[in-house]
Amino acid sequence: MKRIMVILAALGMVGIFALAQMSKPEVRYAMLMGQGGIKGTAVILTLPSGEHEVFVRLEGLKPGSGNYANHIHYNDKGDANCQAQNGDKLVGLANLVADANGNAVAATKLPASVKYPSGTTYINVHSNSPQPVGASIACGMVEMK
Ligand SMILES: [Cu+2]
Repeated sequence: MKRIMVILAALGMVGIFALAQMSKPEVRYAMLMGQGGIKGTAVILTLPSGEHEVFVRLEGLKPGSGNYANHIHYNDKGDANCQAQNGDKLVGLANLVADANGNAVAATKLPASVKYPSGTTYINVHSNSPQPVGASIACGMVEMK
């Protein structure tokens, strides 16, 4: 009887581990590099539900300098990259807002209806002047963990 209980307990553990395995998020990340000390990181979690959670952190901005648009960029060819700035399609992310120290953090939740783009992707942070969504001031290729 005791032996059966041990076996059942062991099977239960295997089941729990299998579930934990299945419910792991997919993890992507990017190291964002810019000029003049602007740098940061991005982490993109794709949850088992298909929803995405995107966290972007940036430092080196001008303190209190406002909102910065940022996106995941990709293209139809699947060869989007920072250097070429050829990702003409994008997934919008929450604005980064420079605090008094020039740091910014933003979290974005994307619904499961947004499929993560195929091919290479990068995260671009855009300058906010003179136009609200200007040239790239920091960029990082997204890699799969
Ligand atoms: Cu962009």
